[in-house]
Amino acid sequence: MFFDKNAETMPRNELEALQLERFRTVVQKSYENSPLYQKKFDEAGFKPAQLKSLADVKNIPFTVKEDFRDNYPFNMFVVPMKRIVRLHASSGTTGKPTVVGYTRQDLNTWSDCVARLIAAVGTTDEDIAQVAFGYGLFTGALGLHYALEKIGAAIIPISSGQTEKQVMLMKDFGTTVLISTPSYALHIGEVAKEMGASGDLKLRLGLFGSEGCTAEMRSQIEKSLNIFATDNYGMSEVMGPGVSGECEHRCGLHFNEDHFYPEIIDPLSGEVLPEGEKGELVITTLTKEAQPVIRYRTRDITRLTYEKCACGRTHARMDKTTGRTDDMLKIRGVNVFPSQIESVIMTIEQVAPYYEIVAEREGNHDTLEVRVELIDGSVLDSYALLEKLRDKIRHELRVVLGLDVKVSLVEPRTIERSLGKAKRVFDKRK
Ligand code: DLL
Repeated sequence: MFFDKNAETMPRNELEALQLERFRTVVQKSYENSPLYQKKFDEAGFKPAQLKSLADVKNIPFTVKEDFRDNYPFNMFVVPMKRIVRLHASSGTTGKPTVVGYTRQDLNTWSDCVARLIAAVGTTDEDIAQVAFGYGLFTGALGLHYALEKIGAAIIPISSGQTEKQVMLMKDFGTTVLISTPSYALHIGEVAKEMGASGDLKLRLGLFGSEGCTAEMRSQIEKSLNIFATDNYGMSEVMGPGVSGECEHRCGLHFNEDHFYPEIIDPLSGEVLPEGEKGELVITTLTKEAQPVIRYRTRDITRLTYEKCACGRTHARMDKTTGRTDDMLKIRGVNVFPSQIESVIMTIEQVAPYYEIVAEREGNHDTLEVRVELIDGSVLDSYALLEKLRDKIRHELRVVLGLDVKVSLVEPRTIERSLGKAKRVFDKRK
């Protein structure tokens, strides 16, 4: 299903011409109206007039998270405050949050962008949609909310938390679409089962995003809630949700490429990589009025393909991210991504899909512990069974990571459940 078929299936030569025109406008306006971009461009010796083709984009300097921090709260805005109609902020764990402002037109573009993604997986005006993202400064809930409204779905703006009530309303209201993080969806499935309500739910579709989720974890969520789970991606700095999302074929996340220009770079050299190579995603907002962001280094690792999808969309597709450059743990010289550990744990039958990863330093030696929750706590009473299971997980992790890790099996229900983005990695060396 399409929300804006002409835009979503535009021939690539037309799309690229549009991108260039929009890119030139954004660069010119930012140079004229933002001291930050003026300084950046001048220091790099780049003049807006030098952007003659998309091949010249690589000469424009990057924007990074620190630029948002350094310009807190409003110095990244390029329009007067009276044109700003909404403020959001990211949930950074330390220091000041990153602030995002929207004009009225930005809000309209935003809900269009999200509406495209949720229509692409079959959300319609017949749906009853339960928004279990936290409402507030976080962009997830309101981002999805206004798009669902545009499509005409009936929205239940319950926010995150009160999980038993979530299940009760799902059952009583006949919710068909669940909107949440994948980790919260997993917990909702667990609570529904405990309440004996799993069989009474009418859910058919999950619109999940805001955090990574392996294919293995996704199958567990689908099984527990009896849904088709889809993934959409975005970040506050460039808008919120609405940057890219899967269609019903689930073969990569379609970029809204007429609004966001994606590139993949080598995170170390900053060089642009050819199509298909994995690296750090860089995004330029092509239409954002309040706060254009030029060549933003997202730190998310993925790759792009420009091949037309079976659904007819022509816009670039990105792979599900394998992690963030700043998520990667370096343990005794080996690079470890939490998603590698998740994919191993999800294939072990005797353990639940709840885990924690703890990195520590003992003397000069880095250690990695993976704490996994048992499905059946009685295993803890049998030393032989416990050792066998621990050995199996240790062995499979060694095969995937090339590293020896400590595996701890813990009682059912002892690992904290997540209501939003799950925190599973604890790097105590920092
Ligand atoms: O998480 C925006 C969003 C809300 C996207 C709801 C989708 C649905 P932030 O809080 O600024 O914004 O976090 C952005 O979250 O750089 C990624 O590392 C991660 N992320 C977002 N979506 C996905 C996804 C929102 N689908 C950061 N898969 C990004 C993996 C994701 N990681």
